[in-house]
Amino acid sequence: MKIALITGITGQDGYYLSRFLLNENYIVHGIVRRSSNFNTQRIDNLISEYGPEKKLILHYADLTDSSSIHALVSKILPDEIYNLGAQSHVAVSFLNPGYTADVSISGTTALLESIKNSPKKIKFYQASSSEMFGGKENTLLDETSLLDPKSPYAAAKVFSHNLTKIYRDSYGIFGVNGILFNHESPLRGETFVTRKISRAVGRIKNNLQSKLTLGNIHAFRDWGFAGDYVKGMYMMMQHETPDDFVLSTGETHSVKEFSELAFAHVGLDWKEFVITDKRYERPNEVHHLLGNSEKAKKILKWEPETSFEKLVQIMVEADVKKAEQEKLLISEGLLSPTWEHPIGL
Ligand code: NAP
Ligand code: G4F
Repeated sequence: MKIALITGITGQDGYYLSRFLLNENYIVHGIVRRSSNFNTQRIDNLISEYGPEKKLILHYADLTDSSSIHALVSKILPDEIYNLGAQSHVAVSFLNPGYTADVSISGTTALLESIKNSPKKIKFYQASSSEMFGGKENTLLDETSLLDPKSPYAAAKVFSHNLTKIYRDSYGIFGVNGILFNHESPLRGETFVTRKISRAVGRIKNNLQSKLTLGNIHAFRDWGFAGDYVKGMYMMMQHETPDDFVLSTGETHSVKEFSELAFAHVGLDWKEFVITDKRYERPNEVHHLLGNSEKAKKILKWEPETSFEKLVQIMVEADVKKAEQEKLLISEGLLSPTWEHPIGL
């Protein structure tokens, strides 16, 4: 059985990737950072199913603490490491630039150093991002496009991306960069725009919220489904040579279009509910992202399987169900009503 170590296992992609690898008969180890509340909600169902057989094993560690990373890698000696851990919110990275950089930069460095010093040949996946391109209108971005980061988050990702290449070229480490365009799901964090919209649609439909406040609704993103993208991560790691690959859908849509479609799915007109406020705008915006994943299609035979319309439908339907449950709990006095997130984003 192959052994994988996943950083960021408690995040959106962490769930989908763990589920995929466990289905492929891997033993999956995951890093969980200490939090004052339980932070494993996304993977709790996997823990119940695979935990007792020791196929899914969790460890406390933190990407900002290199000693914890070195100790874990040398103890587990995995075949593959997937580095998904990050402070992954672009707007937050302008508010917490030092921490954002620390998680990405120290974390990737500690992992690559552990691999370099390990007696075992360990493959490494780095979660690179389309944010690194900075965005360009009417341009299909691929592995050869210029990196022009526009946020502390993207700058930190560029460092990790380059370091992965440097360790590959200098030490012959099997290190791959997956340059992934935005990918979403019902498990997306609630402060990313797609989930903020689908959640609001569910809550507005259930009279738990009256308005949705957004920032720049004219931004365009190449949005795919997270479940499709983790398969691409795995395929990159199974390819005979390490390389960098873009994963994207090749379609771009605006935040406004996403909102229109999401509200229409439950028979509502988005214009009656969406308002905009400058407080949700960023000091520097990536206006337009559109990817070209021909290389992944040709070499890995990877292609996205979920359309934009289907993605919106999956997310809205999941959040309508969630809001119905929330409403029930509120009516029974078991949950306090909340409106939009108190600190926004
Ligand atoms: P996510 O849901 O925000 O998950 C991030 C994960 O990193 C969480 O498990 C989080 O733990 C963990 N983490 C944060 N700080 C940490 C620290 N100091 N030490 C250890 N773990 C830490 O992100 P995602 O959407 O799954 O994305 C996965 C990766 O792909 C990220 O690196 C992201 O930057 C990158 N990426 C994402 C997209 C996308 O569209 N989703 C596109 C391109 C690249 P908690 O659960 O405790 O917060
Ligand atoms: O959903 P977002 O916050 O995602 P963003 O900034 O594109 O970053 C995500 O994708 C990257 C890949 O390209 C990842 F690397 C990164 O980790 C993350 O997963 O914002 C999308 C767009 C932006 O242009 C933003 O300005 O939506 C716009 N937007 C408009 N109103 C909003 C809002 N974004 C958020 N979060 N909240 C709003 O109210």
